[in-house]
Amino acid sequence: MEKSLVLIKPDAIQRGLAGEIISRLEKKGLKIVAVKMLHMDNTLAQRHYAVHKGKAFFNDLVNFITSGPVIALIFQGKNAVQIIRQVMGETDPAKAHSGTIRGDFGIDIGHNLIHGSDSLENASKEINLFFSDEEIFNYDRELDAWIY
Ligand code: IDP
Ligand code: MG
Repeated sequence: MEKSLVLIKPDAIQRGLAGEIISRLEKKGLKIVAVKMLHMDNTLAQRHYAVHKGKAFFNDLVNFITSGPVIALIFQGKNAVQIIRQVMGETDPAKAHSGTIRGDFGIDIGHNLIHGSDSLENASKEINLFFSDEEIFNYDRELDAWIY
């Protein structure tokens, strides 16, 4: 069973889309196992986006993600990493398909509403940046016995 980190970015909070985004992931069948609201500081933002350091958009990205509160969640489920990426849509909302979060609600690559881990390895690293073990819940749902 995979776990993946999701961030509801500051633009989604500003636009009142947090519930919609969480709802789409929940309805897909993924299980929320951790959630918190926080205002990321520069250090956390730099760590979270370390792979993009040196790119032209890095400073804008760090400034944006620290511009207001985010909601961080861990979703668990079969193929959670890949499925969340599908529900999110492509990085650039102009290219993301309708029916995806970014395709339906976004217009700008710098303000694309949601972060989701892009691999199991990065999911594990990102989860450790945002959550301690005690903040992650282990509970059963009846349907988990099926395929989840
Ligand atoms: P992802 O969020 O789909 O995984 P990444 O390539 O990991 O996309 O980039 C991280 C974030 O950096 C994106 O979500 C987006 O907000 C921002 N970003 C990526 N590429 C660009 C760009 O070319 N211009 C401005 N912002 C960008
Ligand atoms: Mg990424």
